[in-house]
Amino acid sequence: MDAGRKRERGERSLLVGLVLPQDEPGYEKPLAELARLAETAGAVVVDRVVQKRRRVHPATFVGRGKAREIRELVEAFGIDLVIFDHDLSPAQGRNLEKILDVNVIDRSELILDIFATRARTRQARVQVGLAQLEYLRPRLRRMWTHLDRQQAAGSGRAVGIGTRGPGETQIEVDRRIVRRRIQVLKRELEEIERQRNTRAAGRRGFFTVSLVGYTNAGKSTLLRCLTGAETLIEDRLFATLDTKTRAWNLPGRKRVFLSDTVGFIRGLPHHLVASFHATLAETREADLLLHVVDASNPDASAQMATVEEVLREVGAAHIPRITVWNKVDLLPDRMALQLLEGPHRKGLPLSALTGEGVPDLEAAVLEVLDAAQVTVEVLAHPGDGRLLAFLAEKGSILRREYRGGEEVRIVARLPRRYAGGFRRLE
Ligand SMILES: Nc1nc2c(ncn2[C@@H]2O[C@H](COP(=O)(O)OP(=O)(O)OP(=O)(O)O)[C@@H](O)[C@H]2O)c(=O)[nH]1
Ligand SMILES: [Mg+2]
Repeated sequence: MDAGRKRERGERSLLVGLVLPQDEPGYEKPLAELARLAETAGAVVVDRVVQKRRRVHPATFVGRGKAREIRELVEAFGIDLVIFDHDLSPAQGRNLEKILDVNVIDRSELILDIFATRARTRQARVQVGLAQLEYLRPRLRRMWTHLDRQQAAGSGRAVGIGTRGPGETQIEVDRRIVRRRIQVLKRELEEIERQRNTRAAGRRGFFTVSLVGYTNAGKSTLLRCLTGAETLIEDRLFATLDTKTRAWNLPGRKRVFLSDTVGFIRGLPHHLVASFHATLAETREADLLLHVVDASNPDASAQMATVEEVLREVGAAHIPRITVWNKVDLLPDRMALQLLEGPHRKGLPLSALTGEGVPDLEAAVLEVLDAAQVTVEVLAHPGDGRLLAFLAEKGSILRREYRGGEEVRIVARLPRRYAGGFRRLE
């Protein structure tokens, strides 16, 4: 079957892209990213085809003539898999498989495949599994025509996912199985979110910062650089699929929490964004986002626009944000940064690899942290250990004045949300 099947390693693939009028300016190197995705999934890219069209062909996505041309390439080069850079409707996928007579997948399915192969934790697996089934649901018929053909060809690779009951067609059985499986996974995700909420409750009241950015921008490297966390760093797409949170000690003994999470990409499947709700919770609930940009990437500008779009989609667009121009060690000079910066977009040059720029980032975060806190005056009994501990833990104590044996006057900075019961000094 198509969705949900791990790609076999070394599949000989042909990439197909369509350049539509609205894509042209930003589409300098068509298919470069798709090739990287295909290689991440273990496929071998044999050839690429790009067609310029005014609009998508409703039945075959590319024009019919182009489809025939692709078929010739498939035969000539012994292609196993044709990958389209855009999303195909279920009908387009079906029609193309009929014409090309090999596996056809689209960008969403390729990304889902990569996530499925790389998911390590239970949470990531459940989330990817759910997204795959949602993707598969409207395509069940295509999957079966595909299996029928495989069986007819005697490949013996086909594996049915259900047994047919009396009076039921296979497609009805499949729909029922998929529906039930989706329910089971959704229930499991609810349980996972409950557990996460319990863990997150322990951090409530602390200032939390979340790293966001395009995949491979250097988020995990920055987490390691700032907190010393041991974490997976790789020069490949989607190295990180989970959220990791670590304490980050800022100068002046200020402690915040820093989270690293899954990276974004153009055309991230909507099902995937929806089912990664639990993984993206830290991002949604953060007090501050650090948008990590790979400033050395020629597509940095388009990548930033994608990240901003995904942030809107996951409901994190309103959170204050600091842009980090990462990988400046790779830039011959800082001129390139001027092109990335705009009137509403200032960024901090940084290298997560060399540590250059980290003090400026710390200062910028401290400034936001400070603005999110208020100064309060507290009159307490010197023996009230719980109150003193609360103030020290949630904020920072600036001054203590002992006024005779029975009273101590404390001036402290506290997050706004805890300051309600105390007298404000500003
Ligand atoms: N030269 C240079 N390379 C960097 C820098 N930061 C990260 N890298 C490299 O960029 C690649 C990706 O880094 P990661 O930290 O895994 O990127 P990520 O944003 O976490 O990527 P995903 O988890 O895949 O979304 C690795 O090869 C890093 O060594 C930097 O400041 N300079
Ligand atoms: Mg990472």
